[in-house]
Amino acid sequence: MTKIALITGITGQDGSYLAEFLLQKEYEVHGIIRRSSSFNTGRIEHLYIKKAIRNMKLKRKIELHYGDMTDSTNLIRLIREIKPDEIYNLAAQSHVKVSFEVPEYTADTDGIGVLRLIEAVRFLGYEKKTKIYQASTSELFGKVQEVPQRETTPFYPRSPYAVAKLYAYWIVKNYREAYNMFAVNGILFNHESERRGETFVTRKITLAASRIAQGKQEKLYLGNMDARRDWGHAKDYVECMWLMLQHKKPEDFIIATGEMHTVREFCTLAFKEAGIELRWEGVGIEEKGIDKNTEKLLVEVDPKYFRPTEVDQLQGDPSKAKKVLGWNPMATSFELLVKLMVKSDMELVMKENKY
Ligand code: NDP
Ligand code: GDR
Repeated sequence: MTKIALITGITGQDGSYLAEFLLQKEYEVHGIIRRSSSFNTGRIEHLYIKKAIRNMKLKRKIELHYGDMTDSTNLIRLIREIKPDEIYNLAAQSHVKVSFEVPEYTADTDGIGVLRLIEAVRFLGYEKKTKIYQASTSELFGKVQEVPQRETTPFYPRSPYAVAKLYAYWIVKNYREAYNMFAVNGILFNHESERRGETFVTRKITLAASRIAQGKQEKLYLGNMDARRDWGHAKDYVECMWLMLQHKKPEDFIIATGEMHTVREFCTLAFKEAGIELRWEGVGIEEKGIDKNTEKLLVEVDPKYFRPTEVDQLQGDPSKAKKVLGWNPMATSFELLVKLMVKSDMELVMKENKY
């Protein structure tokens, strides 16, 4: 029997990889998209092109529906029509810094939105039919109490985003216990890719390094260079979302590589991949990244990118996912991740040069 999946946030980084993954597994895939005044389906566009569909040997297409996490009647109607076996809730205002600017909207979408979704499933009487995956986050750990962070590490959120996601985490756990639903939290650490949004630090760096290397940008301005993150590749992580819903019992899992690097390290490596050797001078807001060959100043700190409360270091322990789900946390190494992102951005910027 063909399985039916509903993906919220299908136009985002993870949504696009997950849609591909599920189509390859011959799922019928439905996605919720938001009405936008400009084009917002670029990441899933290839799933409509006949040649790409043939190359990927896809038998099915995705079906898109307008909707929003802030609209409960829309969610109820869509779930009633689609009758999904699996819901992957990836929709969110996902930018931590932006959540300080739009805290109420972030709480509504990322927190109460999850309640709307899970309650819609319960209200329709699909508790036994529909499994739910919730996109939880390492940001829940915030002000770190233990390194590395495990499923048992206490939470200490440090942004309106993380606080909203904390509510979502607990409402999922509560519905699982109260109504015996198959609803799980994937506590995913940072995962990046060639499709990562351009305002997240990794993509901002790989795009800037590519533009600087091709003479299209003068300088890169960054915030906290000392922040440390556990960065994996999004393509590897969406597989784990699926594995969690195939597991015999509903459980929460940490998904991470287990390695941690600073923003500075990411930057050094990305510029190196783009053909530029950086040397660092100064500390804090005085820190500068200088081209070793030309002595040109290429990277500077701008305090406007600092956050009112920062998460200094995140490093996950993926042993449970490895042992129980058989997932490979190091399928893409840190070095390969940076290489893939820079390669893709170098090509993208090359095309920009034409216009
Ligand atoms: P993106 O920001 O790339 O994508 C977010 C998606 O949510 C987009 O499709 C966006 O639509 C959609 N969306 C935003 N607000 C709403 C709303 N009100 N109603 C419906 N849809 C909405 O995020 P990622 O793909 O990187 O992340 C996926 C999920 O995983 C998010 O929930 C994120 O918080 C979480 N997460 C991500 C991690 C990461 O490192 N990437 C780590 C841990 C958790 P549109 O395209 O129209 O803007
Ligand atoms: P994060 O990702 O906040 O971890 O949230 P982001 O890439 O935005 O920041 C990572 C770290 O880099 C520092 N930083 C900068 N960040 C941005 N965006 N821009 C800069 O110029 C810059 N300079 C330094 C930040 O201060 C931070 O410490 C991501 C999102 O995908 C969330 O949705 C997800 O839940 C978490 O990862 C896990």
